[in-house]
Amino acid sequence: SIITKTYGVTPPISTASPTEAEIATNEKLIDELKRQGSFESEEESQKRVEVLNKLQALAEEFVRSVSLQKNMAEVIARDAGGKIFTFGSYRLGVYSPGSDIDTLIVVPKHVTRENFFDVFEKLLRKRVELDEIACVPDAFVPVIKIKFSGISVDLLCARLDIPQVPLSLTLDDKNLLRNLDEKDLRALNGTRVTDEILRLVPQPIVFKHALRAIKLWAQRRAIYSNVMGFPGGVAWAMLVARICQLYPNAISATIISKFFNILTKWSWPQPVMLKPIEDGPLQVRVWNPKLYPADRAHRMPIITPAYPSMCATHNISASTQKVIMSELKRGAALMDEIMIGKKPWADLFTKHDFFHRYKYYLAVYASSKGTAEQQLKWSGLVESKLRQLVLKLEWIDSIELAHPFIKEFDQVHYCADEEEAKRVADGEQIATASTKEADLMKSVKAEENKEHGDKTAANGDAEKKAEDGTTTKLVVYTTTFFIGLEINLDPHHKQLDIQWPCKEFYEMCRSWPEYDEDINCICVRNIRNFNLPDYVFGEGEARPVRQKKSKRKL
Ligand code: 3AT
Ligand code: MN
Ligand code: MN
Repeated sequence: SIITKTYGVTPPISTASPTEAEIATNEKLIDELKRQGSFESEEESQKRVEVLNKLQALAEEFVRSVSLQKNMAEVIARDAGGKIFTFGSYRLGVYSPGSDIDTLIVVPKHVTRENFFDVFEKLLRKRVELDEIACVPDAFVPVIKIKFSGISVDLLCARLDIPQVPLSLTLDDKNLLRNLDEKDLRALNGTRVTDEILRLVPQPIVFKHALRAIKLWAQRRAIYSNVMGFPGGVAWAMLVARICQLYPNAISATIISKFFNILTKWSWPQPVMLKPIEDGPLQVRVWNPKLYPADRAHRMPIITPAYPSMCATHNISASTQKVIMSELKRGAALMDEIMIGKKPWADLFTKHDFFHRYKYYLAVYASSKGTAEQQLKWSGLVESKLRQLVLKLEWIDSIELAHPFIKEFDQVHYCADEEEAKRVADGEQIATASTKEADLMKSVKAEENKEHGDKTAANGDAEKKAEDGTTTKLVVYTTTFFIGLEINLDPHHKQLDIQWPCKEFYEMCRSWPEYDEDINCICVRNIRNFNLPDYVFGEGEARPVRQKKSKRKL
């Protein structure tokens, strides 16, 4: 039956049902998504369901045991409940083989976050299914990260101001947010937003397949990363959801085609929203450009539907907006041909050309002469400040575009002496040093095991035997970020001067409370395209070469 209802803030653009041709193109899309490895096997998905069932049982055991500790009677302790919710790609139904499950444990008011990081953690550690565990109680959103039966799970905890959390509880009532602290509010937000998005789309299956395609496209084109100033998973989901609202009977292929068509023409900064912004019972800020100048500065606002509504894309800068818009235009042109069968879907998902696109790049080196765990924190801090460097670069007249790449590159260097270690930290490529791809998380795991008395060999100490086992060498971890520059030098001042943005950026990074100048190092260097390191290129990928020397002065 035809859907005619209005979803969202305007009536549908078209309520047309799919044509034969659209249905055929849609089948080709699903085939291509399968070929690209987007879908997980039925058994693997079944395993996720089992893991979630076990976590639900563990959550109930957790609440019951804390209740008993607090001298509640057995029946009351059992009725206190506890419930698992999911959010992220699993909840949206767009998860792939490697995806984690983002999970929220909701508990009644007598169970605290401290209990979560103590009692619940101990319950987890007792399970034979537990492969790995890392607790991060001090994070902006406190989390326990585990690997359980081979599946990565992020576990958040939120405590509501109610005595019981029954299995029938839903989180849509905004009055549930009363009397909660900031961390509980943040933990609840992910689930409340994804639940609301799913409620606001006319056909969830159509939405899910279209979103799979858009996520794959955005990842391949390197425009998927909230920290780096591009839309993240939730923002892309809301964009696709909005298109679904405008074409309530359309099939995924058509939604994708309309997605590019409409978003290339969108009059930014007009916001994209899935429903009118609501008011609510809390003393918190809700996105409002009329009231707040900071909200007025958002270039491509995409507003979350659950109270308190926020802008999911406040990180977008002038440069990343240009990059996103040019990718949307590319997508629109391709979709015109894909929809009439002139080009295959595979063309939409071609890898980005970031390392071929510019003549000049900046390489930002964050390094630690310490442990892998120290480097993980330091590189995370530097990553979170990188956007500020981009914003400052955009201020320089001769820089037309400062385009951050979404992924960093990790390496471990085993250096012969202090001198070499210093050069490595300063971003010099040392040909003689043995470098290899670093798996920072793995090293951190080893560190944790050491703390817990396991016999796993400790990894990541500053002084460590080199791979060949003969000499003791200095270990330096480096994480490198790249920014592509489009430069338009004014003929009178041929020098590009980026000292000021770099200086400010260094200061910002070094003002980190845990900064230690004997361990952490930050530095920015200019790199010509033909000097880019090999590791940024894929296997068999051609690399930029130096142009033949001409008589012209550069
Ligand atoms: P995957 O399929 O897991 O790769 P995803 O969309 O589920 O895709 P994540 O698991 O990284 O991505 O994130 C799920 C949600 O968790 C998205 C966002 O609402 C929240 N989130 C992720 N990282 C952070 C962070 N550093 N701080 C706050 N919230 C975060
Ligand atoms: Mn996830
Ligand atoms: Mn996650």
